[in-house]
Amino acid sequence: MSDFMSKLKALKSEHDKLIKRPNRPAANNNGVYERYEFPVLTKEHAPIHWRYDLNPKTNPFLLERIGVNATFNPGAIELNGKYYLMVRAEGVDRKSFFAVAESDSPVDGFKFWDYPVLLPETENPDTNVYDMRLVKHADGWIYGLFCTERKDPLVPLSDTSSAVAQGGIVRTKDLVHWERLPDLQTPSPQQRNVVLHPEFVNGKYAFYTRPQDGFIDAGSGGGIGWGLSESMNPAIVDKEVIVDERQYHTIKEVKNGQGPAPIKTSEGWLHVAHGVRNTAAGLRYVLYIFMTALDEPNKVIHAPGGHLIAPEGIERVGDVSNVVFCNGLIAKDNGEVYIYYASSDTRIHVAATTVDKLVDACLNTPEDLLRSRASLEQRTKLIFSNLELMKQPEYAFLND
Ligand code: M1P
Repeated sequence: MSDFMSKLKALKSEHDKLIKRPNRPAANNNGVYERYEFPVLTKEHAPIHWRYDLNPKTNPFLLERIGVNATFNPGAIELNGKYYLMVRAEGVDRKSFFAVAESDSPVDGFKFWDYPVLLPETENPDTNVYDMRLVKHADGWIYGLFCTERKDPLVPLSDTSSAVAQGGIVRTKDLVHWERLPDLQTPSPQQRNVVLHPEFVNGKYAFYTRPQDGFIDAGSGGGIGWGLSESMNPAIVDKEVIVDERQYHTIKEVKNGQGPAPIKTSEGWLHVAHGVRNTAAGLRYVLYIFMTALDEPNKVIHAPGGHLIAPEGIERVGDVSNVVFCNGLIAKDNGEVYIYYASSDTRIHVAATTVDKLVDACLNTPEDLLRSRASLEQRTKLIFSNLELMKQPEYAFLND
């Protein structure tokens, strides 16, 4: 066998090993969810034929030609018993693109399809596309809502960074054939983290938005917004109201954004979102939950304080460190929930839980009372009632 072919064989065997590696729950869990030990997707999971030229005549040294820098922020959907992630893959040229990875299991075995998704463009081509939320809507379509970014035409020539972010929309029935619709129109100059509510509200399409003044700063954009549109083609939100506002000295002090579409539960719509605060080390992104009313999905009825998932261990380090971000989860009919979250804009993890546990956490975690003293009073109440319980014989082992 030629040197070229032996190298290729070795590459393939390492790649197969990675894709087939079984995952398992990590040792430390808090009861609300189980983190899994290994990332479900990394840049190394990208197929060899996306990255290498496999022709020995044009690539005699078998060098990687078009590298993949990261795989993160996936949308997620279960279809016909299979699990699909709509991954944000990023080339080494910084351009993101979408690619479907499929598995028979929710926690491991994800394998990319042969081709990434060649997303149709509008007449104003996207410079970059990312963070697709997949939503099975009551109208029968699967919608993909994503961020489309184009250079800001209004800034001086010397500014080569400023962009305009907007809500891009595609739809499909099979994840293979995609129809591009016009971008969402809203009163806000910039939009990111736009999500479609899965049901009609007052006969209209309903959107979670994230109005913002600048590309990075939310500015006067107050938090997770909400608006209705008569149609998806084109989708036009005339009036945006704030559903979940950012707030001083909380995990969402600087900005926040809706994660995937909310889960419908008997108690209300259960939302997973991200909150961002500033630190001396830069922005810190965590995930949190809240619940809105079944008949008014824009009205918050439970808002537990603090985060659900914060970056830990290896999750804390990557291209944009100290970030966990989620725009995809799968809530199965049997009540299991798989939260796919990316860490530090680099790799994808899964945490497993159930609707019952998330609802319990949403209803019974105390809210953020916004002051140290009030927060400590909540904890003191818990400590007191536990110490009372611990006087009973069946708790004696706790006092050893
Ligand atoms: O880099 C962290 C995240 O930053 C953005 O999120 P937000 O709009 O809330 O600031 C997004 O670009 C996201 O993709 C990224 O993970």
